[in-house]
Amino acid sequence: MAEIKTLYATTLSDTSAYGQFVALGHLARRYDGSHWTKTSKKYREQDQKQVYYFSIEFLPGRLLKSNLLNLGLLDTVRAGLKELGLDFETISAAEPDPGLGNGGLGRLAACYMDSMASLGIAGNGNGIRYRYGLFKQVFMDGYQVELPDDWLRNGNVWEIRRENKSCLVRFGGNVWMQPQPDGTLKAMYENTDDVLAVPYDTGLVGYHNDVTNTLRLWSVELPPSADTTYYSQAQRDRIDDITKVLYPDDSNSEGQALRLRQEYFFSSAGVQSIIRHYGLRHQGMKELGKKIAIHINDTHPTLVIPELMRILMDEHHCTWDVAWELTKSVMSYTNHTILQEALETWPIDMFKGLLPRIYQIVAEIDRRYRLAKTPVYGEALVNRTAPLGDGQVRMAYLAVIGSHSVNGVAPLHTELLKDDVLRDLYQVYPERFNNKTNGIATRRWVQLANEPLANLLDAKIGQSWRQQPSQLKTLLAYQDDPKFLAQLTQIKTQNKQALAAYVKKTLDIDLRTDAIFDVQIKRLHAYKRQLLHVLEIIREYLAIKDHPQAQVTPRVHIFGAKAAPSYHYAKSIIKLINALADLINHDPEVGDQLKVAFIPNYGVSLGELIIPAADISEQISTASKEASGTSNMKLMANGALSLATLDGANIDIIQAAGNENEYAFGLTAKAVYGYYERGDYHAVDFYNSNPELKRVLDTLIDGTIPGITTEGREIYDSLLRYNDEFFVLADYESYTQQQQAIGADFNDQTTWQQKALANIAASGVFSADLAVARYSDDIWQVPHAQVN
Ligand code: CR6
Repeated sequence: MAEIKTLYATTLSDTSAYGQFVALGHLARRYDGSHWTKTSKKYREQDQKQVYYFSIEFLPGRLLKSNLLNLGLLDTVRAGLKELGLDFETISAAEPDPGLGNGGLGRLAACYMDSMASLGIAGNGNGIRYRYGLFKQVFMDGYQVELPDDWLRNGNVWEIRRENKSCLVRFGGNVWMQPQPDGTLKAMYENTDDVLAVPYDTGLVGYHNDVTNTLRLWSVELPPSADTTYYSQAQRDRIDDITKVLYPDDSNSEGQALRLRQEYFFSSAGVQSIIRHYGLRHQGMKELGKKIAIHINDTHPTLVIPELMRILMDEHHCTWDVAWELTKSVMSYTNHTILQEALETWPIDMFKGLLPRIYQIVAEIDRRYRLAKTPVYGEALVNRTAPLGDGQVRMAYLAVIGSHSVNGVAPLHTELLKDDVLRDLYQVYPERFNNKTNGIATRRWVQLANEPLANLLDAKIGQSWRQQPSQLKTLLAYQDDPKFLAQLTQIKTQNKQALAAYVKKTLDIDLRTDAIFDVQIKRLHAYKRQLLHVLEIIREYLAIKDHPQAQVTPRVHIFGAKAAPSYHYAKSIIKLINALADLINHDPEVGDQLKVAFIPNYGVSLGELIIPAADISEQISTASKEASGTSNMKLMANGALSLATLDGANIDIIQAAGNENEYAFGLTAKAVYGYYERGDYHAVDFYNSNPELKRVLDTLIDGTIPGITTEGREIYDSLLRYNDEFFVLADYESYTQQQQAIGADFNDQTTWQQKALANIAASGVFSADLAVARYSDDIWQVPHAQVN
């Protein structure tokens, strides 16, 4: 700490919290810089197999605290700052939280990068350095308004621009194959639009192991030819646009040319840099499959497949067959959704115009696939599964055909891929399909986000859970220890106080910390059914109005959710929640029995504040729709009980912690598919047969909730006129029954905390370290530190 004092003391005390953060960031980098160089050197010298995790989104969260923790410096820095009269938390909160992702997919990528570094895997992230991250959400009159997220305004302490590693990415133009004197063909191009891809590298620090891996994010610039050629402003803007902003939707593929350009941009730049790096140490491409694994995180980076084919054939003169075998051995793909509207396809005309050489290669993959598979599987199946069909390039099919492994992210999801979404391809390549249930960075989500809990765990079971998550199981020894259980309540209360203070400051709502904190934090989407939660709040409200004197367990309903800017229905739900919150929070008759807080701008940092304060984890998607979920795991690890449908990883959470420690309800995936098959779902029957439900739904259109005339009608109609696509009404009764059970059970804090303990103890199963170890063993074939 003497070092900070001598280096920064004077400036530290006069600068803003942001300036202090930058100073500390530099300090951390100085410690970690030598690890970073040593790590790269070690990987080179040992010629270790490298994993490249390609993802169009990364949500790393703030890095100062986690880097200091991983470097083993957190306590020292905190104490040193305290001596200087400075508060570490304030400084840490000044760090911008990079919003380079929409939701679970991007955060999963970041958790996996953390685990790869911590397990000593030579793991590299590859993505896009968006100039603007996911929009900042504010509410105006209860409506979502999107503001730009100018996260790089003040620079970024963690990144290093590596101009010398830049490469050109080619779009458009004409291409033809010209025979060469030696009999080979050479790709010739004319009139292409070239852009320069410049990498910015961020060190990802492993936990207490001196390893620092690299997250490489690409930014677009004008090509060198711009020094001598005229580029109009419109041309410059068109280039700049490629890495300007993240597409703010994770459930819908819009099929926009700009998105396709983004996808090829980072796929091509990434593969070029991999091959260049590989080429420095190897003669020829033979060893590629032994030295490199490329992971395709959802379909967005699928063009790494034809791009690697292009480089192997056009630049390294491999034959098709050799290139194809190498490509398949390198590539693996994770699917993250069964929603049809999220499965990417590109109109062939657009694709061909933008990526003519890549199109030729995809067309050849398609031709060979058809040729080889038609005799075996018949024309119909092959037409359904080929990379090209219905005038589209079908990215998920291309990803399966060009990889050696395809995985879902929870057992149910993987089964649905095999039985439904990718059923035909499963016939062709059964051996490629496997499951890898998602995992979370326990160190970030418990150790950093919930220090009081982490300290209690340390005191009781020692510190080994931080690296060996299965150790959390040993906590079960305290199940009947009343003192320990009381400590859990106390910690929860402390975390609720921190959240309540934030809610008071930002929303001016007073929350009772002895209330049930009932939390739903995730993107706003009809399938996630925030609406079902809203119906429960209306029910609770009406019950209080009916019997103002009755004893109720006080409740706080907490939401965090961004809606895609173009998703009209989701935005109407936001307005509904805010209008309902306004009504309830200001009704004197309700008082502090019931509160609703929709906390704006949910993201990683807010998650770190909200999750440790939760009693109830709302995981209420229509069964079969949520591939896995990951907030369910984070909330579990922080001692929240799941109120959950049998969907995604909820099923595994319930199994791990025990049904008696969660609140499961609702239709199963099988029942949902049953309705689809029979076509006999009639939402209106539920309305007609359940007077309470009818009364609740009528409040949407009868003026009970002021200010939602159009939204109320729209939502009411979605349920009754358009037959409730996501089975909200079918699940209403079982859901509200569980909510009533929760209200009763919460009053017995000893039993409640026993259940919380069971959740914490079982949460080790969902550690990202374990998930990454499974990817390493089964898919990437790379060594890693032992973890269990
Ligand atoms: N939206 C799934 O919907 C899953 C994450 C990470 C999602 C979610 O259930 O936990 O991926 N899918 O696997 C996509 O982004 C396509 C998500 O975050």
